Formats: sequence, C-alpha cells, structure tokens
Amino acid sequence: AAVAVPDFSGEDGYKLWQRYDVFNAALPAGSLNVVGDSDTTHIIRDEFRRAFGNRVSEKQGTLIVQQLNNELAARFKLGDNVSAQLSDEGFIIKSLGDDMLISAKTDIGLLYGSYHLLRMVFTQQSLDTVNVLQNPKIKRRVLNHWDDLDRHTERGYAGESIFDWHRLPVDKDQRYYDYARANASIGINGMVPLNVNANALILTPMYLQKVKALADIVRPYGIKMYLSIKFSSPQQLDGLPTSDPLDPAVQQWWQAKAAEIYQLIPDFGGFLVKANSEGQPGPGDYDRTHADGANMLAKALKPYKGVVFWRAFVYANDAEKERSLQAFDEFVPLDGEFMDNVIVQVKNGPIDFQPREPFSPLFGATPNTPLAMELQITQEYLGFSTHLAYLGTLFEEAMDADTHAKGPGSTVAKVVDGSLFNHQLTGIAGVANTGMQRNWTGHIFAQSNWYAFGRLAWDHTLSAEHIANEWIKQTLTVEPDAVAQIEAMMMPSREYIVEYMTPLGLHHLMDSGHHYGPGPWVDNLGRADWNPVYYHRADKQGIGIDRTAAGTNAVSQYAPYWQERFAQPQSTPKELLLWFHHLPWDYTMPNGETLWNELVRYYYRGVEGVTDMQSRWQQVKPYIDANQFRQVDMALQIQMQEAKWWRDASVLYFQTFSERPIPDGLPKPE
Ligand code: GCW
Repeated sequence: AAVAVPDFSGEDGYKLWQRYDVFNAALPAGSLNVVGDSDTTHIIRDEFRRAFGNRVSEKQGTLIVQQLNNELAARFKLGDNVSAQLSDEGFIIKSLGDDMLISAKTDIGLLYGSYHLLRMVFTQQSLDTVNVLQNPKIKRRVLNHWDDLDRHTERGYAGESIFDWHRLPVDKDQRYYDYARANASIGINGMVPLNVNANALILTPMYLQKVKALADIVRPYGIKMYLSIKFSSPQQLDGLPTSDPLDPAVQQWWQAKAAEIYQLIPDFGGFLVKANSEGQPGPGDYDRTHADGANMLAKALKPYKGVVFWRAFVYANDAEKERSLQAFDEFVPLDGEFMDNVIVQVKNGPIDFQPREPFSPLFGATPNTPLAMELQITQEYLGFSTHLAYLGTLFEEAMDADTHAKGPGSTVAKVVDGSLFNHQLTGIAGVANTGMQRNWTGHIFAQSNWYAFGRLAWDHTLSAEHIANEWIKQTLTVEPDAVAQIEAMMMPSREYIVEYMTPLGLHHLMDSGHHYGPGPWVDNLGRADWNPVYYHRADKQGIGIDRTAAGTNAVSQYAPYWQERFAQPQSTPKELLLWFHHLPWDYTMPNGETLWNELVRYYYRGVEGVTDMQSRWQQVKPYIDANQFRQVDMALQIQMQEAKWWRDASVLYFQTFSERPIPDGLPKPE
C-alpha cells in the first residue's frame, strides 16, 4: 500500500508577515515614482516590486515617494509647519485626487512610510483619502539577541543563531537582509547580535570586521549596530592588571576601543552591559558603583554620540534581602549620577519575565535617569516555542501599567517614551526569538511576538488586539471569519498560560535551569532564590509570598497609591494576589470561593483554554496554508499535553499542603 507522504512544499513561514501572497494586491496607483538613488530608495523600489509585481490599480495617478521639499508640500497641501512636525524617522502619507505622496525628511523616513502604506494595503484599510503623519514615540527600538559566538542561543528555541560568525565577514547570507527587511517593516532600528552574557572576543579586530559587515548590511534599513560587552575586556583582551573603571589605563583602553569601533562603524549605536549580575564582571568587583562603570563607558562613546544601555537586572544571593527588592535598592540611590548618554535598561517586572508580574517599581522612581524597558520576546518562561502565547497583551499590560509616580496617568509607557520626566534619550529592548528554523521563531504564532514588539515600540498606544489583527491578515488569512477566530485564540492565549502555570500571582515555578515544565517542588539548587519554593512558600496554612510590611516589604518601593492597595489582599488586584500575600487556603475570594478551590479552578481553566484554541484552529483550516496549519496543529497538541502536565503536577503538589479535595465538578487530575 502507498505510504502517505506529507507535503511540505507549502508556505513555510520564512517570509514572516511579509508574505504579500495572502491576497494579491495591486499598487494603489497607476504608477510608482520613487525619487532618490540611495541604497534605501533602492530597497523601497524593491519592496514595492515584491509586494505588487506589475499589478497597478485602475487609478491613473502616481504614488510618489520623495523627501520633503517646498514644492511637494505646496502641491499636496501639507501645511507650513509639516517639516517641524516630523522627526528624522517620521513620515507622512497623503492622497490628493488620484495621486498619493509618501514623504519624510530622510530616506529612512520614506522607508517607514512605504512599509506603513504596504501594511495599510495588506490589512485592507481604505485608501480613498489617506492623511497620515507618524513619528515613533520611542527613539531607540532595539532587538537584543542572546546569541553566543558559537551559534548557541541562550533561551533560544528556534534553532541555531542566525549570526554565522565563522563565515562572516565574507559570507553575507540572504537571511541578514531578510532579517533587516522584517525589522525595518515594523520600525525596529537597533540590534545587539551578542548575548548580554558577553564574550570579550567580540571586541577583537577580527570580530569587529564581522560586526562591521553586519552593520553595513542593516544600515540602509535604518538599523544601528550595538554590542554587548564584557566589563573585564581590558584584562581579558590586552592583559591589563585591572578593569577598574576609575583606573586611567582602563579608561584609555575603552576610549581607544571606541575610536577603533567608530573607524569601522561610524554610526555605531553603543554598548549594552550586564554587569555584576549572575556572575558577570562589573564595577562592583572594585567597589565601584554601576554609575562609575556606566559613565566610564559613556565617556568613551560620547565623542561619537554613542550611548550605554546599562542593565538593572541585578540580584545577589542575599538571605536578608528578597530578590524583587534588589534592583530598586541598588539603582534608586544612583539617580542623577549617570552621564546623559546612559540609559538604564529595566525588565518589565521585578523578578524575571514571568507569565505575569507587576511592573518593576523602578519605573517612575528615577526622575533624573532615563529608563529603557526590556521585554522578552522569546518565551523562556512561557512554554518556549511549543506553546502558543501571543505576548502583545503582556507587552500592552507592561506599557499601560500606571506607576502613579506623578499622579494618575503616570504610565510605564510615559516613563519609557521620556514624556513623564522630560527625557530625550529613550529606548526599548526586546529579547529576540529568532533562530535558523525556516519559520525563524519555531512557532508560527511566535512571529506575532516579534511583530508586536516592533509595533508597540513604534507606537505604544496601539492596542494588542489591533496588532494581532494586522499580523493575522499579513501572515495567515484575510477571510473575516477566520481572522476573528484566530484573534479569539491569540488574545486570551497568554492568560491561559498564566492559568495553567502560575495563576493568581504565583511565579517562578518552572523547573530548574531550563525553565520548561512544572517544578514547584524544587528546593535544592545552589541558590535559594533560584528555587521555586522560595517564591510560592506553600505550607499547611497557606500559599504565597508576603511582600507587605509584615513580610519582605516590597510594597514600600511603589508609589503611595499602590502601597496602600498592595498592603491588603482585598485591594490587591486578584491577578497579583499571591505575589504580594501569603494567604490561608480557606481565604475567601471575592466570589465567595475559598482560595484553594479558586486556585484549582484556574489551573483547570487554563487547560480548557487550550482546548478552545484547538477547536478554533480546526475551524479555520480551509483558510490557512496547509503547512502552516499543520505546524500549529502539532504544536497545539504538544501544548495540550503539557498544559495538563502543568495543571496536574501543580494541583497535586499543592494539595500535599492544603489537604483539601479537588472542588466539585472538576475531573480528577489525569
Ligand atoms: O532570564 C534570565 C535568564 C538568563 C539571562 C538572564 C538575564 C542572559 O534565565 O538566561 O541571561 O535572565 O537577563 O541576564
């Protein structure tokens, strides 16, 4: 009998949200006129050709893509001060009769405008009368790759690193160009190709040639190169006796290194630094502060307009001080001490990229220090690339969180975009989920998280739902019913994971080291603060970590508004209940249930969510490319098994403390 061989010839996800074949569109004009002869204007022509081939609309007019000048401004009635309204990356799109104009002050602005128009076309927005003016709200929108020089990717779940250092600088793989195109299309304008757990070798002349080759490739796409550096580089590379930031020889070493880099890469963005964190060297090794370390590097970069992204992800194995308190205590006293080309990069939450965390109390607490937010696109704690988790909702929650630092409306987004404390230096970082898998991210839906990061970095007022809708139409299908079904999968998908892994504010219960699968019982790691038992503190009486004044007092780091609310379980948002409180198993929840029953119900609800996603995915099958359908279908089967694994392991383990039955109406754990 014939063996059924699966057909893998269909769409494999490589083109991300730039498929241009989900439906066949025509240029929204009779002809195209891209004015200019730079690499970037060539890219613009090429992109329109990819999108439309030779297809033009019936309209007679011309789509003009050209830098702003007085004649264009007058002809398209752009107003006298249009130039003043545009930043260097901003653009306008305006229709006039049958003609349409994309204009900007720079070719990069033209590129962003072109990608915006393509997005409007492929998400089927009306182009009858277009009048758009956009500037990015955050200036430095950077992907952080945690990729090592040997192509291993720390927390990477999509295959080897896309950066092939062995073959660079000569081998300029097509992937680098496609990577740059994808990023430019969503407004990402910076990249760090090396892990923050850095390798000093990156700063050797041999590697800098390779970095230059990459920088040259991405430059016409508006992307700047940044590098993670090892703080001990002066010792490691040139045998200096110390890397003390106050030592003049060390300072000179970095100044010379900066000069060498800018010789090769004149628009180099700057350094990203993980120092005195998880074993990395740093200024603390010499009893110097983070400001001493950051300023030493900032001074070296200053003549070339480079910046330092200095990470605030620091925590020591401190029996006295609970982990979530430490970054705040270390950085708030340094507020005002950093040079003006230093930006402190803070993870969205105070622990570590959990499925849900409150916002980091650092946001709003350093009026004199610009803060960049670090989000994790790769799903270290959210089921790697096998679980479907749309993170647009998580990113939106992180951005919209109201710190109350200057009264209501003091959102994290306003801290990050500089508007709350009037900062010009602004940035946001996303820890990338790319790898050599044909679909780049391991799971087709994980592409949406890269997409959502870029879109929100450009404009944090976009809703997660809007972004999901855009992504679906460009990646999967434009059939309205199918779009609605897929949106109904994506929007609650992250919450399902919260429910079957860490409901009600529980966190860090993943098994040790790899962070995949349940491990709430783990209590034997080298460091107390790596053990899940440190975070849930379940006992015969109850569960949760007391971070009120009676406990670790993490609540004191928040603005008074939140201090008051987090102090009592009744006024703590339910989603964060066990983050801030240790409560008895019989604690009465707002709906009258006991905490134990409610907790168990959440675990079951998360699994039901996965069932719901599976059934919706089956319904959209006729509208999805066969290979994409199949990939997601298989991943959902794995997710289903593992959601049950999480539920059963967690419920049975916590039951050994609660000694209470599974609530009525729920099936027994499998
Ligand atoms: O999330 C944790 C990860 C480490 C990572 C570290 C960090 C790059 O488990 O793999 O190291 O955070 O952000 O520095």
